[in-house]
Amino acid sequence: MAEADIALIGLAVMGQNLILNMNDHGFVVCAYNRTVEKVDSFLANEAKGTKVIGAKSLEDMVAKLKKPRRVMLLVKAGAAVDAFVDKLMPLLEAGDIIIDGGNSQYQDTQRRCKTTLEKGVMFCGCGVSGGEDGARYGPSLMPGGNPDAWPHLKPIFQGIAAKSNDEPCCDWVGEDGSGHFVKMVHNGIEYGDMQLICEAYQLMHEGMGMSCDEIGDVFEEWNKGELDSFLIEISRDIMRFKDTDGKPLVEKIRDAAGQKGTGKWTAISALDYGTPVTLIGESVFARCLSSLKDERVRASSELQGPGDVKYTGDKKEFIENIRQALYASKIVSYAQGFMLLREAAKEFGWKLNYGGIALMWRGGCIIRSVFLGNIKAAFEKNPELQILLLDQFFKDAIHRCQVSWRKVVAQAVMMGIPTPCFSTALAFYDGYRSARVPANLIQAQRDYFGAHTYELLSEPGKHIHTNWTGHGGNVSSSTYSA
Ligand code: 2AM
Repeated sequence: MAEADIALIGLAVMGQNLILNMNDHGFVVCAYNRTVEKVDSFLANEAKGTKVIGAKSLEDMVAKLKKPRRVMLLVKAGAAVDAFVDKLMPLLEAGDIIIDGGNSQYQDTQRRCKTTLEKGVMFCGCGVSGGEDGARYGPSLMPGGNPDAWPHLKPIFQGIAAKSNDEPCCDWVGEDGSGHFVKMVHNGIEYGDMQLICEAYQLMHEGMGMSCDEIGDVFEEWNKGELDSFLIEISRDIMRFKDTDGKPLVEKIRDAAGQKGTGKWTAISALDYGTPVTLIGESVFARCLSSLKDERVRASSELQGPGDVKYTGDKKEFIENIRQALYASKIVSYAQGFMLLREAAKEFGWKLNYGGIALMWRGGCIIRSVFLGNIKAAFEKNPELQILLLDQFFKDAIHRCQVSWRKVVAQAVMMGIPTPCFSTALAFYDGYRSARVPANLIQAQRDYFGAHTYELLSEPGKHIHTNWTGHGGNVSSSTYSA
């Protein structure tokens, strides 16, 4: 009997929790998994006493679904998704919907949107964030793909999503692979936010000699104001967490960060589309540098720094400076992230709902924060906003913070404490607000050694080659660009 509202394939923790969340909101879910025994075990344990039903095969699962059939995949990204799509396609009919809720690369989603549409099946790539708890009690959901599928998904997805002031942290992102693209940028921004907090931690710990408990107290204060966010909150708890010997556990953790790749993909996309998403890039490289632990340990006894320079001024004042540096850097990071979204939208012809994206990130996900409410307001005021920095709210904020920000970066440099993300954010800010940058010299150099030509400020559009040395030819290079 066709009784299920939606099928969910993939019974790892995320999949199980999403099913239980859907069940809580009154939807009948049919569960399926490659290793079919997991279906029975799930029904007998975690899903005991719920309305969740199981399927013994994909055929069985499809037969149990109301039409149009909705099948959500929460399996490992890559080959597993293709394997299931291939098996599902002969069983589905035009108008049915496949949703991929895994961490797929957006290019794969673009491909799957096209191939499934040949048979009239609608494909959606949906970013899911918030970890296990989010999936269970309210994730941030970022669905994109075939827009005709959205009315059939909206009640379920907005029903189970996190809420921010009663508004669901889920809305239609846009066409094609845009849901997974937005999820990728979310993860990149998450890398940046984490690195910014790490830089603040190192400045207080090493630069000011503060204990983890003291830093925990600072994070607690910060979390009451404009930096109020999940990541500051958990960092406060981490600072205060003691190992069995009473010492802070965080101090004992090996300082080599792992990564699964979504931050790297964001940085790669930034390079692909020529968008200066420098802060996320630096945060990925900071993890790469951290993982060179053995090399760093060797170098630490060989390479000299500025000596034992510590901050000796007013402690309270410098902590406030760091807070402002973090806030200003964060504004730059989100401005860059939204620049990348805009560039991708241009590239692929997506019509993205930027305010909606900020709302999707406002709650439920790892980067959730009060700050995203301000971003939503900025795009609601002006959906065509060129860059977040030019919104009045953020412009005022950065103007207010910039003196502190400069002091922190300068002090960090003097102390020999690396602050790649604070620093790159400031460099971006100073570059972006420059009507003139030194790229005129780059153009001259390129023309000098490669006859690549340049334009004059007074005659844009006209390409000129100069014979810089008095020898060599006057022929310009128009046949290649490198
Ligand atoms: P399994 O329980 O049969 O291993 C997370 O790993 C989820 O992805 C699990 O539900 C897992 O199924 C599924 N999965 C991983 N690799 C897969 C593959 N190659 N084909 C199908 N499902 C896969």
